[in-house]
Amino acid sequence: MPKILILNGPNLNLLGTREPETYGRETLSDIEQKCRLHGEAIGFEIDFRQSNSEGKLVDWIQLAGDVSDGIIINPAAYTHTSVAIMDALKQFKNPIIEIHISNIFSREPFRRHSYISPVASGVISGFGAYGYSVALDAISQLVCDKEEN
Ligand code: CA2
Repeated sequence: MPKILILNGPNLNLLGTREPETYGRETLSDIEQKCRLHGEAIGFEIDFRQSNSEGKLVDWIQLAGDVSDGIIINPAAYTHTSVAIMDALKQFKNPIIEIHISNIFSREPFRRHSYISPVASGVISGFGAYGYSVALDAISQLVCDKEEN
């Protein structure tokens, strides 16, 4: 069964507890459960992780090189700052989807720039927690296309 690594960056462990007008009311654990169910339905094994540490996210991306068929990443604030995460993702040879719960293009100007988008296959932003299911559907297409070619 193909394996998808879903990575979540800093402060996303607080989802559902603050700023519901921006990030909704679902917790990260609600999202994880939905991803597992959706992954099962479309035949993908899900490895779902969160860290507040940039280095840990880089380590996980490096390790995914050998075992994961795709990465879905919400880099959170590191989206706008992290050359280290961009460089690590650049080495990953399978599909990458960048996801944001909020629409980063309708918020403060500094959120409009992403270090991650240039190395991602695609970006999903502004669909709330539902975006994770959209990202899973999208990456399953990309992984299947890659297997066929
Ligand atoms: O919209 C997204 O998913 C973001 O990646 C979330 C990041 C933000 O820095 C990006 O610009 C867009 C922030 C995650 C912080 O999450 C919180 C959740 C609840 C309460 C406070 C922060």
